[in-house]
Amino acid sequence: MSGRRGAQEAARSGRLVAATLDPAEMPSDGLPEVAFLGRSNAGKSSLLNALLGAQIAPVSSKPGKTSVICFYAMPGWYLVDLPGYGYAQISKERRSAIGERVEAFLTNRQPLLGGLVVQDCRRDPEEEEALLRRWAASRNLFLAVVANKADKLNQRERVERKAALEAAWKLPVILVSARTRENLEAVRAAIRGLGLSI
Ligand SMILES: Nc1nc2c(ncn2[C@@H]2O[C@H](COP(=O)(O)OP(=O)(O)OP(=O)(O)O)[C@@H](O)[C@H]2O)c(=O)[nH]1
Ligand SMILES: [Mg+2]
Repeated sequence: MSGRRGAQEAARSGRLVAATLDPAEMPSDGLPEVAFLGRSNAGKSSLLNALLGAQIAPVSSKPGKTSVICFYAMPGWYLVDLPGYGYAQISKERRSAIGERVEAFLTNRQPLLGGLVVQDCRRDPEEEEALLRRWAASRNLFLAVVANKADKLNQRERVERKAALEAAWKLPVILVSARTRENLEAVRAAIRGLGLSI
């Protein structure tokens, strides 16, 4: 284990090690995983790039950019970028095929420690977010809420939206901007709280 961990640590942070919907192609070394979850276009891939300080994950203004489960190597763990939900413009068949695989991943994936729900700070949590909460609770997984695109709000709105989102989630909400990189240290701290390095 320590040898494998050492090799992981030596690997460049953010290296894409798998991009797939097929469980057989996912990493099998058992290293812990933290997933980025959330509605399409919330900025999951942008946040991942901002945290890594590099343009590694593809980003698009068109929702539905990430269509496979992407595993990025971190020191001794994997950061997992998931396809977003709530995207209506791809075919219904394709959408449900992706959705089923993501759901199976969330239900069955053993190395998963938990997730960061990324949402647009201007939206309120909806049914999908409630489902994510129930999923995390049922598997006893960690869940943190990251409200992205804070750059779209003025100072007063920031205070209001953070309070409103915390009231809705009944969880602490980390207000960030992947664009301006504000408050990313709080996201890193949440990840470090799981005993992972970033
Ligand atoms: N203003 C602003 N725009 C952002 C921010 N983060 C992401 N965006 C924009 O939001 C759009 C979607 O970003 P992505 O990172 O591709 O979103 P995603 O959640 O990965 O989307 P899917 O892959 O479809 O699930 C892009 O146009 C980004 O430039 C932010 O902090 N502020
Ligand atoms: Mg994405």
